[in-house]
Amino acid sequence: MALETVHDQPAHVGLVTCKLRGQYLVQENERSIPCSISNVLRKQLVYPIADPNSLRHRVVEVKEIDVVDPVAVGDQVAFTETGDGGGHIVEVLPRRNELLRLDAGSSIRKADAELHLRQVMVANVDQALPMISAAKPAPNWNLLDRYLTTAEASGIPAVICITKADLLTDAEREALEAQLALYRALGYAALVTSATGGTGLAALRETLKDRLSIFMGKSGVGKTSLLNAIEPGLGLRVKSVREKDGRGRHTTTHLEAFALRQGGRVVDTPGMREYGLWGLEAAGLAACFPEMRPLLGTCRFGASCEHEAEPGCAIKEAVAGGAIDARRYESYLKLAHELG
Ligand SMILES: Nc1nc2c(ncn2[C@@H]2O[C@H](COP(=O)(O)OP(=O)(O)OP(=O)(O)O)[C@@H](O)[C@H]2O)c(=O)[nH]1
Ligand SMILES: [Mg+2]
Ligand SMILES: [Zn+2]
Repeated sequence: MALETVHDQPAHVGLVTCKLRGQYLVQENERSIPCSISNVLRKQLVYPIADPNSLRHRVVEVKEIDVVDPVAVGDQVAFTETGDGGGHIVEVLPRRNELLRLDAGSSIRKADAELHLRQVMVANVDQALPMISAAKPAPNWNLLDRYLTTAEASGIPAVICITKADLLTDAEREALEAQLALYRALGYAALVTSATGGTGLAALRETLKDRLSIFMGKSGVGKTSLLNAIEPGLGLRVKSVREKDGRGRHTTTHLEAFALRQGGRVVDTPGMREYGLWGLEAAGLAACFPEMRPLLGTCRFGASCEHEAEPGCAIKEAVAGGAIDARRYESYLKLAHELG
């Protein structure tokens, strides 16, 4: 497909590293170019999203275009230069994966999900790092399961990151290790870190090197402290952006993939809870649990089994027999009810 050109200039290709109110920073080699979206791209990417039978298909208002953002942090894009130091994004190159989110400010219903499904927050993510604290408060394993499910649903590998390990008592450490053993057996890598004590920081650095990573975790879990610990000053940059914008709007108007000096980038995303499972259907939930995957289709009611009240459910049998962890199954039910 021919790329749109401005004054017959060939398009450049770069990485979207920052998004702020419909403006993007696109990095090409050592340059960072502020770009807007070309009108051609806007139309191409917005129209096919709406239901073809709806009025929206023909009448897409500008304010809606802002909601259905066609360009995400992490995108590889083609852009043309406008001659004043800026650029126009004319094409989004195919994505490997996408992390979706729900517009935190709107109270949309599920029926409207189609429009919002396409709200891509970050694209081409190499790995997600769901973070939960080791203690004070005690680890919230159900929340971890929610994050892991989100990553699974998006086809993004997850590396579990426990923070604040310095707060653990010996008994708590044992319980934590037992839980982590469960997750490691499921195939997830897990890091135990402390920003203040220095535990696990070398392993975290190694994990982040040369990859685009996304930090998932509630406010206060210690994301910024960890960034500061692995690269002094980086956490401060994250923080100053947040303060300028106001917390509630951080993810809606400003998103940035912060560059690490060692190579690699990190996207810090507060408030993961509200968008976590958006776009996932209850029927697809079990497939996001690695321990349930091999059993899918083997229940008496086959693919229609919801693995809750049905007789002859292979998953419930595996839980009863201890092959599937009961607490993980509890997480599954919690999420299923939410989606159902
Ligand atoms: N004991 C201990 N406290 C920590 C550690 N890391 C962070 N904290 C404390 O936890 C609180 C929150 O840390 P932040 O790094 O700001 O947490 P955050 O996840 O970035 O929070 P938001 O930016 O609000 O999403 C601060 O009071 C930190 O001092 C740690 O490794 N050990
Ligand atoms: Mg922070
Ligand atoms: Zn079943």
